[in-house]
Amino acid sequence: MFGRTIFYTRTGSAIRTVVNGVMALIVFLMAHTATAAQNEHSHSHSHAHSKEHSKQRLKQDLQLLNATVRATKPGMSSSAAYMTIQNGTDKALQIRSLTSPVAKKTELHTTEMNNGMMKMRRVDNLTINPGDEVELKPGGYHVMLMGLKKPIATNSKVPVTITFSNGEKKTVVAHAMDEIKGQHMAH
Ligand SMILES: [Cu+2]
Repeated sequence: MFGRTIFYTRTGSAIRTVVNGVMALIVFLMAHTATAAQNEHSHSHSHAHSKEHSKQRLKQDLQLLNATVRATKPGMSSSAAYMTIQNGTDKALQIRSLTSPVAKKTELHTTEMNNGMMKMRRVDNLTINPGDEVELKPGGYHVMLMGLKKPIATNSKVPVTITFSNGEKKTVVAHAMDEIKGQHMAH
């Protein structure tokens, strides 16, 4: 469809149209790559849409990204997982509940300074507005894995499932690491 726009233009605005066409093609390719990876059915749709629509298609999704979990050391009965939660839908979503097969209990926590002490607190129904993302990271929000059924070995994979207020359940596989970026903040 972009090629056709260029061929029809024989006026002084031809160059601009070509530039627009190239931009549209880049946006299209980005949208195409991103959506093809997660959403098979959007593949065919993106061909028919304008560049504005392609941009929107990129965001029409709820995604759990870049998940990591702290590998345990002997004697640790709990651990924390981190990730980015992107609400690409057009509705505000709340985190309702969390589960992981490695833990007896899984909760969303936040870390707060309280009288000079770092304290963790359970958070229920955290809201993520449409188009927003929440970063779970050391020193802030995290997935608390309590009552671990076995140690979490370095480089192992730990699934975490989050249920959202729209009923959607998303599972991400967190990569177990000894050191997590920003980890010093939690100490
Ligand atoms: Cu915690």
